Amino acid sequence: MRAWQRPVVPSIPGRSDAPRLHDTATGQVVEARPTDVARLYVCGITPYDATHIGHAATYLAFDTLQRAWLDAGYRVHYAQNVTDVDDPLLERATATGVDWRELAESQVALFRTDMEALGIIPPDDYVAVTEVIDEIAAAVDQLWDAGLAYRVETSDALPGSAGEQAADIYFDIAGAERQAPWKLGEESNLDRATMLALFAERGGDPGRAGKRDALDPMLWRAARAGEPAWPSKVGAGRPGWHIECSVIALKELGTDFTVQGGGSDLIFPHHDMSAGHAAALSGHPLAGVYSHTGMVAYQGEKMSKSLGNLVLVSSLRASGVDPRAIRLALLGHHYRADWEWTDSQVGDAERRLARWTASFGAASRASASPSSTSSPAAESAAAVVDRLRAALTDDLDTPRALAIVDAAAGHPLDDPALLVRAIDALLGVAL
Ligand code: 5CA
Ligand code: ZN
Repeated sequence: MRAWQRPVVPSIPGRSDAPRLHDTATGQVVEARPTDVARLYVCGITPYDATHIGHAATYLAFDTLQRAWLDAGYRVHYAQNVTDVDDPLLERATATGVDWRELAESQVALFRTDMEALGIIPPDDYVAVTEVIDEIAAAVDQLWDAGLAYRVETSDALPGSAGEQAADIYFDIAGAERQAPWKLGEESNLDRATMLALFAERGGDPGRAGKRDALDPMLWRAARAGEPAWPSKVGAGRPGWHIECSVIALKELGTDFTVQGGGSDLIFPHHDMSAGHAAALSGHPLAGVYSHTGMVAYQGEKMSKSLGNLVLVSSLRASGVDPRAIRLALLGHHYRADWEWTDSQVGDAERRLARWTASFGAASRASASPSSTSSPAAESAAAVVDRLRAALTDDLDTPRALAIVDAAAGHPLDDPALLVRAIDALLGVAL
């Protein structure tokens, strides 16, 4: 599906090192060094109540990673899904009396507009689940043939059938652990009690009768009356959550890609299970690094669609906030930190933007004229750029990057135009 307009990312002289990034699986900060092209998958939105500040913070973190890769001379291949058929979306559509397809379409349109306004680099492959139903069904069938999937009967008859009993299809974790290069928990590193609690909280069904292991996730949900369903060899139904990301990632990026990303709410079960499905399908690990952003809270709780404590990017924009200020407000927090949005952060970011514009934007335009000479006491802009690069390649330390630019704003620079280009290229803020 169509993504959104790509921002112009200027190139700047010199080159940074490959970025170092925290890996959830090993708990270490590791070099995210691509073998050839940097291949990145980031879990996309479930399109309702988009785009809140938490979503924006997550996509901005992976935008920053891409800018660091581009500055290090790598090409980037970026894929992202849209969960346009799933329980919470269908529930919202039913509750509001809107067709689920219309709800998804309108929310994806809003998300695109917000991403574009924020200058977020779009994915090369932007793939909705409904576009790859056949591939997902084929993957479930492949797992079935490999003996890694099983049926759990439901109490309902299959809609449209002559009383045939519907059965959901589950992934056999223990079987996959025996066959595939994968172990449950190797990405999340959680103990079983924590897994069980998070599984129940995040769409899983640990108590369902008939499952081989309480943690086995659903691969394919049998058709139910009033729910969308597609025909498949394993019976009419629709994809489970984790398999969608495994299939889209494998299709677009192949195995062993550089970074799998998303918010920390996806560490378990989503990323453990997606990695398990993918390893069972391909015989290879899904990704080299598993990178997770912290959760943005508002009014004391995680900003979330289900709680409704949302600050929407579109509302901020409608109230006249410059999207560059939204970007700076988000970049003021380290991507791995959990933090709380407060309304005053916009004002602080607007003042920072004004200070930077007055210090470098104006100076860079003046220095473009050949008559201007820099003062002998001027600081080297190239040295400031070096410091910026060092901050960003050190696990995307954007608060440090902002402090470096703040400090430079106090002095004359020998080449303000260079810093202006670097701020645009690395931080995505055009002054
Ligand atoms: N469609 C699935 C992923 S396959 C999903 O989680 N969708 S979502 O709309 O709920 O979230 C989209 C992205 O934003 C995910 O990466 C999620 O981890 C992240 N996210 C959601 N809420 C927050 C928050 N409060 N703070 C930071 N990131 C968040
Ligand atoms: Zn996902």
